Amino acid sequence: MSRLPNDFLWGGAVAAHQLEGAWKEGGKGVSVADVMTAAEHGVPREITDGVIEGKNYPNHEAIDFYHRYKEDIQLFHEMGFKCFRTSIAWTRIFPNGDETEPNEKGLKFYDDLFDECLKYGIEPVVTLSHFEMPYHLVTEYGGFRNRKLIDFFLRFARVCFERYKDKVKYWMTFNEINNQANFHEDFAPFTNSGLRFNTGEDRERIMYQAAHYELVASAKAVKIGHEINPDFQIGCMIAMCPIYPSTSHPKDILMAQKAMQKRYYFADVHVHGKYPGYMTRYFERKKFHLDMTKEDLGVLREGTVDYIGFSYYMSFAISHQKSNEAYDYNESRDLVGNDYIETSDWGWAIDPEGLRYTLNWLTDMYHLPLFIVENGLGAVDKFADDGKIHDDYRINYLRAHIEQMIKAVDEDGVDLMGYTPWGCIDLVSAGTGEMKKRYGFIYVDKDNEGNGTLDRYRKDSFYWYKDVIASNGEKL
Ligand code: P53
Repeated sequence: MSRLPNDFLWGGAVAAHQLEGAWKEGGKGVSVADVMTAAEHGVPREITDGVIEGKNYPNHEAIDFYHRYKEDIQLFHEMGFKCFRTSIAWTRIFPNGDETEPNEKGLKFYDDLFDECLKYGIEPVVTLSHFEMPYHLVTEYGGFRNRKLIDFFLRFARVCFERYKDKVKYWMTFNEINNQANFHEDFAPFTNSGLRFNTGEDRERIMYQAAHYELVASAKAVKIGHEINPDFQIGCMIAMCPIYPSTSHPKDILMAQKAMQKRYYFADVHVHGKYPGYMTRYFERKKFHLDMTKEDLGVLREGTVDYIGFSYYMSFAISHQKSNEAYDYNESRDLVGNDYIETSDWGWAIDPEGLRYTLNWLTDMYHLPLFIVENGLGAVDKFADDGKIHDDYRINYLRAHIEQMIKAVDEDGVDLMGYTPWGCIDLVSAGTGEMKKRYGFIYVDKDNEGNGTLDRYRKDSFYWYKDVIASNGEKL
C-alpha cells in the first residue's frame, strides 16, 4: 500500500477560456484569450488588435462547456474525481475589468457549476487568473505594467471569495506566473500579464515590473481570502520545468542554478514573502529602478501562500556556452536538447523522474504542501476500427509520472495534496490554439478548423484513470 492519504485529491484540471466557449454570452467581456488565433507547433498564435472578422479564434466556442458542463461533470464523477480544477473567467464577472459592480449572470454561472460539482462530492479547485484577463485592461491600462491592475484584480478576487466562500476551499491566484520568465516571446507576457511591447522597449524590465504588481496583488488576495474564510487554502501556481545542467562542467552546474533562480524566484516571493538576494542584486546591476514601495514589501510578507500548486510536463537542459559571463538566463537562447529523453510530438521532453526530482526540489526549497495541478501528454488521437480511442501512449505517460509521484511520497516523504492531470476533457491548447493537441480522458469531436459535433467519447484512458482513482494509485 502506498502512503497516499485517503483524502488525496485525485481529479482533473482545465481553464475557463480553454473549454467554456460562449465568449459573448451572459454578459461576458472580451478576454486576452479571445484575441489569439489558432496556430500549430512551431507557429506562434497571432495576437490581434481586438477581434478581427474572418480569423479563427478557437477559444470563442472552445468545447462549449458553458452549455454542456452538467454532462461533463457527470463523466468526471463516473471516473471518480474527488476534485475538479478550473478557473473563473475574469470577463464573466467584470467584463471590462474596471467596473465597480460585478456581472450577476457570470457569478450565477459559477454558482451553478460549483453546485453541480458539490452534488457529486467533487471539490472545486479554483484559479483566479488563468491567461484570461479582460482585454480592455490591456488596451486602456497596458495590462499589469500599470499599478492600477492590482486593485482591479483585488476587486475581482474579493467578489469571488465572498460569493463562493462556502463552496470553494482551494484557490490559486495567478496561473503559471513564471512563464513570463520567457519575455523574449510574445505569448507568455501577454497571457500572464496582458503585456504588449513597442519596438525598442526593455521587455525584461517591463516584465519584472508587471510580475511585481502581480506578486503584490497575489499577496493581498491571500490576506483578504483568509479574512473572508480562515479555512481557505490559497496557493500560488508555478510552471515547473526543472533545468538540468547539460554536463558536469562546473560552469554548466552554475548556469543551471542561475537559470532556476530566474524561473523560480516567483515562488520564493510567494512563499517567503520577500525577494531573494540574487534578484535584488540583479535588479540593481541592470538599473531597472522598479516601482517597489516599502508598503509593497510589507504586503508581500503578510500574504504568503498555504501551498504550492504547480504544473509539470517536461524538464529542460542548459549549457553555459550560449550565455554571458554573468550567467544571465535567456530562455529563448540558452536551452539545449537532452539526449537521454524522448520528446512528444510537440517537442516537450518526456521525463517522469523529473517529476520526482521536482517534488523533492520544491520540498527542499519551500517546505510547504505541494499540489500537482497539471501534468499530461498532448497527443493526436484517432478512432480505431472498433470505434474506440486506444490511447495507450497517454496511459503510459501518466502511469510513469504517477509512479514517480508515489515514490516521492512513499520514499521521500513529500507532502502532496493531490494530482489533477491537465485537460481531463479535450480542450483548446493554450500554446498553439489547436484542438488536435489532446490531453483528455474524454474525446471531444472537434477539429482545428472548428468542425465537429462536439460530442463526447470515453477513451481507454478514461477507464484506466477510473481504476487508478478507485485503488488510490495501487492499480496502475
Ligand atoms: P498547451 C508552456 C509550458 C508549460 C505549460 O499547454 C504551459 C505552457 C503554455 O503553452 O501551459 C500550461 O495547451 C497551462 C495550460 C496549458 C497547458 O499547460 O500549450 O497552464 O493552460 O493548456 C498545456 O499544450
